[in-house]
Amino acid sequence: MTQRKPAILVARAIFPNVLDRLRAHLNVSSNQDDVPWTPEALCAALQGKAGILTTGAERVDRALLAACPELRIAANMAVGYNNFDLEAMTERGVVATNTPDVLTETTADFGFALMMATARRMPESEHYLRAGHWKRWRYDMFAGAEVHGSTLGILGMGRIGQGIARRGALGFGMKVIYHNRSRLDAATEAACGATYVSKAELLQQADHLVLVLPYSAQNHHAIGAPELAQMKPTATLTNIARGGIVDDAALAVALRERRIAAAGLDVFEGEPQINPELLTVPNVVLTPHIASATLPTRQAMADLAADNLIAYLTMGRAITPLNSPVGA
Ligand code: 8YV
Repeated sequence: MTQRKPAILVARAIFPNVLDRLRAHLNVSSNQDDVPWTPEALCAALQGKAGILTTGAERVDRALLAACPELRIAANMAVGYNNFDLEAMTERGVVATNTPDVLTETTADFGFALMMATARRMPESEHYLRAGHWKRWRYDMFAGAEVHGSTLGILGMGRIGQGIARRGALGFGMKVIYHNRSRLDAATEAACGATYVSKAELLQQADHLVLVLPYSAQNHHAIGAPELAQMKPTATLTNIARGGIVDDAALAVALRERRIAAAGLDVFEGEPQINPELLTVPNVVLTPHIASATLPTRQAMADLAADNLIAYLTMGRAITPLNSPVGA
């Protein structure tokens, strides 16, 4: 007798080759048209499913868990998992997984690139050129901030933060300082050429501050008006972490009043909505949450999310679990 395949939902459009691989092991319902589902529609589509492949946009919270009692695993195609209520999932025996490691270097590349584009005013100058304003060279035209040899500050020193630190220290001769919940061991600090400082020292000393910390209620507005006021007026701020870590309204004011020189933002409070003030200040570089977006990396993320579903639902063991619920 053939066993029935466990049913899963893939909440967003995904690489067709990943769907094919999932279908070999599981009974797959997908959303290849990428229909934007309300939480109610997501809940309706998830009825009777044992697993779900989510992106950072779908919330797995108490209400969804209560309404979907057959759910056993949610596999996020993201390293961040603030869309999961991990405590509620653990209580309900639902395994949570994410996609660590496979996106580290790609995301660090982007963080460094966004910091450089911000410091050297690349998009701002490109818009000027495209608009036909460039008539002649001028000694101070789009003069930006120095990157090599300056001080790189990193808030949140996990794998991606360490990747950015290595790029700064080894590639650009930067002095690297960082602040993190816990200090790294001496060997890891040495490998990425980084020195631990207090948050206040980080804010005061960084020429380029890059945010790479996970979002949590405690980190909400970790960078707001009081923190921005401690930064150098010549400094740049880059956020590739999560919207909500920066108070975007306070940042827009600081940029307009030139209390800091510039910002590079890949993530936003309430994205894809953007604080309208940020759209009108010239000294900010805005990108639509693409730090992990190369095709090989997105494929690796999708593969790992799919492998977690297959491994857990067919063999009872997830590859990169975030929790270990009793009885799961
Ligand atoms: C994802 C991210 O692309 O991995 C993360 O935490 O922010 C991005 O790499 C995004 O969350 C969609 O899943």
